[in-house]
Amino acid sequence: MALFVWRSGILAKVHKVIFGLGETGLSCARYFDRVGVSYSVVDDNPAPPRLAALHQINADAPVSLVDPEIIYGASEIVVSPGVPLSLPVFAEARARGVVITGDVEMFGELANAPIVAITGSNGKSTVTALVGYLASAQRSGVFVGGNIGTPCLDLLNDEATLYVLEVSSFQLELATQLPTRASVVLNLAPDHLDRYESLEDYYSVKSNVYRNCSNAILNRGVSSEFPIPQSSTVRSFGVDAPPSATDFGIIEFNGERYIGLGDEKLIAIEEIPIDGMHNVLNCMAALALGTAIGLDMDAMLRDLKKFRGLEHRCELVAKIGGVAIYNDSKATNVASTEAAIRSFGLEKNLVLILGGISKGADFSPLRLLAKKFVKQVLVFGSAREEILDSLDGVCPSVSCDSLEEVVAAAISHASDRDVVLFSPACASFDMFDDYQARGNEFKSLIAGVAI
Ligand code: UMA
Ligand code: ADP
Repeated sequence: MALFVWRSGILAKVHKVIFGLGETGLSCARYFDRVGVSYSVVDDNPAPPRLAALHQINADAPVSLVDPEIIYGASEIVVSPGVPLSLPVFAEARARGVVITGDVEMFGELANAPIVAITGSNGKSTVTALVGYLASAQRSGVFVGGNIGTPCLDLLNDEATLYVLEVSSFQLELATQLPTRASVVLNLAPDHLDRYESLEDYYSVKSNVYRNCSNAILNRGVSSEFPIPQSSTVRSFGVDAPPSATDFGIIEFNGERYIGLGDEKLIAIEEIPIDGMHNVLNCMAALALGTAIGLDMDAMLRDLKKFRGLEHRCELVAKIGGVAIYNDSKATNVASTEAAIRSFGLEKNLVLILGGISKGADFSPLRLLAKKFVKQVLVFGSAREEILDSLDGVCPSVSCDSLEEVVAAAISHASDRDVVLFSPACASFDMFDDYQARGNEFKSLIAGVAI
């Protein structure tokens, strides 16, 4: 049965165009197939890697290169997050009355259970996984996905009681009305400057996560103004003392530091199983989100102690002699590497590995930290000269042609009680499919040395 919509005063057939045949595009195809909506797929790549997977869902699904005829003939285009909305074809399509949307906005209209949405420049996946972990221990029907991996349309389930979504700025460009039970912008730091005209543009897109929320969780260290609905409650978290009974922060008592809620000591920082002050903030954000959705605090604190963190995020890979080796391949921007250096740096004990594609980043914030904590820096990948220029010789450096060379050099420069930190501050796409492939390669090279 064909469906129809009014378009420019004319009754037109509903026909969706899926723009981008990656994981998101596939999830859209699965959804449209399930509900019986006609669609075609366009992709700039003449042989998109997910083509075979699409044809398993629907052998007759039309797939083509991006063709304006197809785009302008659609009733709606669902744009994958990696596709920049600045492409002229979208402005023209809008002018012709074609609706442009994304999978997260669609999900917001379809979801049958409360949504928790987590964004920020860093810590999204950690907090998403942690909230999922804490909630799943107390409830059944908790579904976790979004930018962290499973596209959100694939999560839709009649048994759901809660959806925990990681949302990226790319997704939030089109998800401006996502109805959430609780939302957080964990932090804001420069990233994706190859996609946005300015930092302000990037930060303002992130703030969309609050537009339609019932409970806003705010980081007191972030100074931006956010569009929080008047009806929403607000709870904050930060590294200072909690300013009120509903805020989270750090409390000192008898020389020990705790995460506190108001005056109440919740958990000693020493008991938190994931390292670094950035992870203390991540835990506070997760506890604040959990509180906002009615999770039991004692149970959350009990379970938090068991959370092991995610692969490729400040992950201890090996101890070789007295040298600890960490894989932080997910550090794809400068701020995430700064957080990792602060977590592991004592004095000049870091052998730091940086490199990859810069995404238009400014590496100079690393200079002071490198001066203080880094014994030896090793650079690789397309941004290596840029990084060395920014560090301006504050610590000894070696430029390497391959990750293999990097690992050999790292091992030879590290001595007892040093830390080898693979925290690249760059995206991986110059040499790897993604940060996982990069982290796995690093780990297997380390395993080779450790034998
Ligand atoms: N494509 C075009 N034209 C373009 C750009 C892409 O046709 O201009 C096509 C590509 O040829 C490819 C397809 O689009 O066939 C890929 O679409 P996509 O880049 O949107 O990737 P997906 O596979 O759909 O994955 C996306 C997210 N990717 C991006 O935002 C770049 C995944 O986040 C996310 O896990 C997935 O949806 C499920 O929600 C990845 C990511 O790197 C991990 N995110 C960025 C980050 O975390 O920093 C935002
Ligand atoms: P995202 O999903 O936002 O990329 P992840 O949880 O995957 O965040 O962590 C990516 C990297 O960012 C980690 O390896 C760590 O170096 C750093 N990081 C994690 N949480 C924070 C935080 N709250 N502030 C700054 N850096 C962080």
